[in-house]
Amino acid sequence: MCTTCGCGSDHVVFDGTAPDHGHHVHDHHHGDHHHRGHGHDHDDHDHRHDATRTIRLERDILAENARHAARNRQRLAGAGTLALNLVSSPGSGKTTLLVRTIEALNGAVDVAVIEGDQQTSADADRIRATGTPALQINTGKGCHLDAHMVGHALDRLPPPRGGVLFIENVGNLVCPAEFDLGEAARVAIVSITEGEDKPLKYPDIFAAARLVLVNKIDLAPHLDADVPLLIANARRVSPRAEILTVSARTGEGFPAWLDWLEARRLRAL
Ligand SMILES: Nc1nc2c(ncn2[C@@H]2O[C@H](COP(=O)(O)OP(=O)(O)O)[C@@H](O)[C@H]2O)c(=O)[nH]1
Ligand SMILES: [Mg+2]
Repeated sequence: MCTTCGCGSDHVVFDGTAPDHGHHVHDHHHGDHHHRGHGHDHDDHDHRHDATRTIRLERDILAENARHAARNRQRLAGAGTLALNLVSSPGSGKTTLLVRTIEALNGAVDVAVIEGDQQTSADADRIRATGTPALQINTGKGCHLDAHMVGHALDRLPPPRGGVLFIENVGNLVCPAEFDLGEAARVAIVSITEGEDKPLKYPDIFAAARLVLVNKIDLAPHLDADVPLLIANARRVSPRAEILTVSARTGEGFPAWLDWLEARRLRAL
């Protein structure tokens, strides 16, 4: 269960196209067989009891996630792999950015990709079309990846030694904010078509980001988007993050993004 929205990410499916695994694998997600109280026929005491139980359950879920995240982080550090957790709303351009980044790296760095979506293997297929290993996690009703799912994915898709593991989270500006996956850094992507106010409305997802990529900058001449205001709003909620403008369509701004990536990769060795 997601502690943010209470959704049931209770049935996770890996697409089974990673090396050595030819079949769909069903994995029963831990700790998800609880449900929030429905609130009917309850007096105040019952409500208080439910609230206490919900808070305890959320704490337990996050504590268990933190344990899995620590294990992932140790494993990734052992391989000298830079792992990045890419978060954004649906359609901001995460997969397009990854495909272009992989093409720009042109084999100079080993890359693997874990893709998170509720359904379909479309994004992993787009990554694999570049010749890069990718594993799709389908979260079903779940609205975010968690560290337990990523741990299982790492069993099937070994982290590239000295390379970069991109984890494309489920498109959602709320729920992924709470779940550490064991990554070295979170990268938040926001495109200029989404409205300048989004960092202010969804501050948590931006606050923990080390890098904010403002994407679709190529569309600026065609929109009345106020890009400096979008950047200022991102800066307000995430004062320590680097903020770069890019276009995953044209490659504008990519040299600075690739420099950031290389500096982080070297730090992870
Ligand atoms: N014009 C423009 N379109 C983009 C850019 N990045 C992504 N798109 C388009 O935005 C849509 C969603 O992109 P996608 O990569 O699937 O987003 P995701 O859901 O975050 O993975 C697609 O139609 C992309 O072609 C960009 O920089 N500029
Ligand atoms: Mg995508």
